[in-house]
Amino acid sequence: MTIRTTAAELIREKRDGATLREEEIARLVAGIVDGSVSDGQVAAFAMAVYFRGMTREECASLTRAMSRSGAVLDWPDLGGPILDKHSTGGVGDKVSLILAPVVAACGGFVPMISGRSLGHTGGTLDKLGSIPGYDTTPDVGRFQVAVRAAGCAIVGQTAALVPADRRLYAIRDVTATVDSIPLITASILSKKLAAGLDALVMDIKVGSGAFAPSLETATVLAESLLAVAEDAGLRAGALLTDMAQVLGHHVGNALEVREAIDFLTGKKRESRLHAVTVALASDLLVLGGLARDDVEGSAAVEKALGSGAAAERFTRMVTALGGPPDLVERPERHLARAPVELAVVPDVAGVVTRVRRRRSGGP
Ligand code: IUR
Repeated sequence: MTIRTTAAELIREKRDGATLREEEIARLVAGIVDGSVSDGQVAAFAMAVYFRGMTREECASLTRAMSRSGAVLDWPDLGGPILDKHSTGGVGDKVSLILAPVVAACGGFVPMISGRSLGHTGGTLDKLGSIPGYDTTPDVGRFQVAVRAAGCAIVGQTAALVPADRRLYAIRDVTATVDSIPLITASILSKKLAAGLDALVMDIKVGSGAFAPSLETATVLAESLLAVAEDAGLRAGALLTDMAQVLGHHVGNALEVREAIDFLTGKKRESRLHAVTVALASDLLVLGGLARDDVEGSAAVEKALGSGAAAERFTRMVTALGGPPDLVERPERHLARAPVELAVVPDVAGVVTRVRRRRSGGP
């Protein structure tokens, strides 16, 4: 068996439809990180994958190699499972701000590494940036202290984690190769593996406000993510949720933080936002071994919300990362107000569909 060695050879093989082996993909990823593979070669590789696709094994190899390309976090002696949620992005999606403290209140630990807005969709990090003093880019030490103290911390990508994805993503962004299912799969899952998770639930948005407008595309992406997560040894689940309309009542960074606080304190809970949050949090509790089934998971989530325990975890998280300790009691004192606000009246039907893993097929 010959091992193809140079980047040019590997790109040619992929271009011509061959399947790359684990060690070949690992070598390419090492070259992406140390700079020995040029921008032009990374772009050509991404385009070859865009047109040729990857087998499930190739995608799992790429995911593993990328996840080990920088620091890999570990969480010794926390006393609970390390859990996270990923969303493919939507409009008005403030689920992370609610779900992380809910799961923390239920005994999980949530080191959530979030992104900035992508295209027309909002980013959790931009929302948190509206909280005065909140450190969205702490070093790994402060991040770990916050997770220990609050049970959850939502922060931005650090320079130390998954440098291969940072370079590959930047090149995909300018070479029309973002929307490749295996590249999206490896990009998302490599970052989750590097965060040292025990289990992950994914919210795959479907509809006119999502990157996957059709049910078919969203299902293919969900199945790819679940298959490769399984191969990479990460327990994972996926829900398809409606993004044909705004989630909740508000869109806009400070307004969404305000809505998340009102939700946590019970002041106002829009029913679609409630349905999506409870379904994702409950699935995550089951995946993490903190609930036996969906009934027990949903009950634990409702209890964390109703008792104020989730709101208290949110306060601990904000405080641990430098935000105001009285944000939940007095949000109007700290959050900017939009000069113009428009009411959104969502339709409440059919918001969540569970994805069942099929056993066969590539990513
Ligand atoms: N989010 C990621 O982390 N990676 C991707 O490729 C996309 C969204 I698209």
